[in-house]
Amino acid sequence: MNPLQKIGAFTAALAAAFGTAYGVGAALGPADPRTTTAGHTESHSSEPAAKTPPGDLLPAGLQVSQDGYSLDLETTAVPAGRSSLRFVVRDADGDPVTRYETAHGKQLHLIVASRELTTYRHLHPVRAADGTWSTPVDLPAAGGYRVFADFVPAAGSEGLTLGSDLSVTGPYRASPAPAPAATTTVDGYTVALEGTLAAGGESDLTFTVRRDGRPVTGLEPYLGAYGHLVALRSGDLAYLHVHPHEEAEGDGTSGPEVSFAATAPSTGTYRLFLDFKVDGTVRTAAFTVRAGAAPAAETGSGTHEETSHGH
Ligand SMILES: [Cu+2]
Repeated sequence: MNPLQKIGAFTAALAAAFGTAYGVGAALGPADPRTTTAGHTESHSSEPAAKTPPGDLLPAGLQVSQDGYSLDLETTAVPAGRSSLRFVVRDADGDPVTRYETAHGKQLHLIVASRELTTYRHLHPVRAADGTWSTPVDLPAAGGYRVFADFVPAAGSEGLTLGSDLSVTGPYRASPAPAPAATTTVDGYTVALEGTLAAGGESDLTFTVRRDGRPVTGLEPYLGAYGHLVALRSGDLAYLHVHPHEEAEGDGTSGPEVSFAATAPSTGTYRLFLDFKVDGTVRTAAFTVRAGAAPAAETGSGTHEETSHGH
C-alpha cells in the first residue's frame, strides 16, 4: 500500500466509525441541534431535552453569557494600580444594550474581585451613548480577577449577573484570604457578624457596626438600604443572591445593625463584602465564612420570594 492508499483506507475506516456512531445517535432520538453539545447523558436518555436552561440552575456570575446577554470586556488586562475598565453588554444580536432598569439605585453595578478574594471593588460605571460602560479602577495587586456586571435589561424581566476574567499584570505575590472570623475592622470601624451560611437555604446574616466600642447609629442610606452585601464563593467566585431585610426610607439613618438574607448554593468557603456608609464615606468590611450543611429542620424553608436581582 502506498502512502496515499494508506490515508485513503484510514479515512474510509474513520467514515465507517463515525457513520456507525451517527447511526446509533439517530436511532436513539432526534438530532436536536440544541442538545448536540450538551454531552452524552442527554442523547442516551429517553427523557426529552430539559426545558430549563442550565443557566437557571447555576449560581450567578459563573457565565460570561446568559439568557441572550453577554458581557464583552474591552479591557481584559490592566497594570496593577490605577487604570480604567471598558466593557459593553451585548444582546443576542451582538448589539450593545442601551436600555436598563434601575435596580438598587443604579442601572449597572460592577463588582471586581481578585480570585483569592482579598481585593474587592464595587463600582458604578458610566455609560456612553453607544452603550460602552467605563470606570476608573484601582487594583493594587497583580493576579487573576473576576469582573461581575449586575444589571436588569429593560427588554428582559430578570436581573443578570455576568462574569468575565480580568488579568492584573505586575509582580505577583500570593495573598490567600484570611481565616474565618466573626469580626473585622476597617478604618477604625469594627463590624461583627452574627449568623451562619447554610448550603441550599436562605440564611440571615446580621452585621453590627461599632466605633471605639460604641454602636454606630448613623448608617446612611446606600443603594436603597443601610448596607450592601455581596457574597462570593471561594474556588469559582459564584455570586450569591443577597437581599437586604430593610430598605432605607428617605435620608434617615439606621444602625448599628444591618441584616440580609443570603442563599449559599453549597457548603464551602465564602467571602462576604459589606459596604456601609457613614459620614458620606462608603467602606467595605470583608469576612471569610464557611457554609455548612443546612440543618434538616430548615431544609427547604427558603420561601422568601426572589424579587431582587442579585443584590
Ligand atoms: Cu452597585
